[in-house]
Amino acid sequence: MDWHLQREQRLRRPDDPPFYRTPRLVASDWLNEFWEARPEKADDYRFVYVGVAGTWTPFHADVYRSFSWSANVCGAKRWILLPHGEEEKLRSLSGLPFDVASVLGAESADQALGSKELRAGIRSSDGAVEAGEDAVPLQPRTSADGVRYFDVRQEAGEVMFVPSGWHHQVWNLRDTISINHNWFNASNIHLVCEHLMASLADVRAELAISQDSSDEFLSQCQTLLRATHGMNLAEMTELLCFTINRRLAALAGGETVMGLDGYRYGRGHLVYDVKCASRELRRLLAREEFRRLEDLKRWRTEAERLLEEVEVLDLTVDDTTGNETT
Ligand SMILES: O=C(O)CCC(=O)C(=O)O
Ligand SMILES: [Fe+2]
Repeated sequence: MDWHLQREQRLRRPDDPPFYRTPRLVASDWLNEFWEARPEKADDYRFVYVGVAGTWTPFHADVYRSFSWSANVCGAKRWILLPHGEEEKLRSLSGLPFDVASVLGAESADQALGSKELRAGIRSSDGAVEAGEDAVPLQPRTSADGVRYFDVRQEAGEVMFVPSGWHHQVWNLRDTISINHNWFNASNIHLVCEHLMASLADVRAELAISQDSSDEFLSQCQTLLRATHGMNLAEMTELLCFTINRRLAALAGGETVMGLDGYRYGRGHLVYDVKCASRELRRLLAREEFRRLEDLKRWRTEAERLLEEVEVLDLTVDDTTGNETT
C-alpha cells in the first residue's frame, strides 16, 4: 500500500516541519511541485513503505516512467534492476513476468552485492566520491538467456536510485521501513512524454474495434488514458505550462523560492527547465487531439501563448548568475 505520509502530515499538521527534506541532488522535481501547488487535488508521489521480512514487490517499472529514490530507515532490501529496454527480452504473449528472479535464475538473495562491494575501488577525499585508478565500473550480470541485470542489497541508511524506465523487483530481507519518492524533471521529461504517447497508442489500439476516428472516439481515449495511465494529454499540458509559467515568473524576478521543500533554483537551472519543457510542449501540441478536442483547445491557447513568450526571451546563461540549487 502507498502511504502518503508527507501529504497527510501537511494536511493535518501544516505548521509542523516535514518529517524529511528531499536531498538537494534530487530536489529538481516537476511532478511533486505541480501536485503540491494544487492542494485541492491533494496528491503526491512521496511514500512510506512498511514491509515485513519475506514480502516483495513484483517486477514493474515506475509510474509515468519517473525516476525514483528509496531510503531505508531500518531493515534491508534486495533489488533486481534491468537497464531500460532489457525487459523486452522477457516479454511473452502474456506480457512481462510477475516474478523475475526465477526467470533470470537468480532465486538466491546471496548473490546480491552490498554497498561495500559496489564501492570497491572508489575513493573518497574531502567528502567527494571519486573513482580510483583501480576502480572497476559496476558490471551487470547476464542470465543464461542473455538478459543483463543488477542484483544489489540495500541496508538501513542507504539510498537506491532507480533510473527512468528501469524495471525492477524488490524484496524485504528484514522487517523494513523506507521512504520512496518518484519524480521527473528536465532530464527525463522526454522519456515520460514518450511513455505517455505509447500508453495512448495502446489505448487507441485496444479501443479500435472499428475504424472509428471521430472526435467522440478521441475523447474516450483521453478518459481511458487518465484511468489507466494516471494522466492524459490535458494534464501533461497543464503540468508543462505550470512548470514554464513558474520559471518565467522567477526569471522575470517576481518569485524566488521555486522548488520542493524550499529549494531555490539558480538561473541556469530555470533556463534549462524552460527549454526542455517547451520542447516537449511543442511536440504535444502537434498532435491532432489539440485541433479536434474542445477540452484541449483551451490548453492549446495557453500553451501557444507561453511558447511565444519563451521564443522572445533571452535564454542565455553566463557563469556569474548563480546556477546552484540551494
Ligand atoms: O520497496 C518496495 O517494495 C518497492 C520499491 C519500488 O518499487 C520503488 O521505489 O520504485
Ligand atoms: Fe518501483
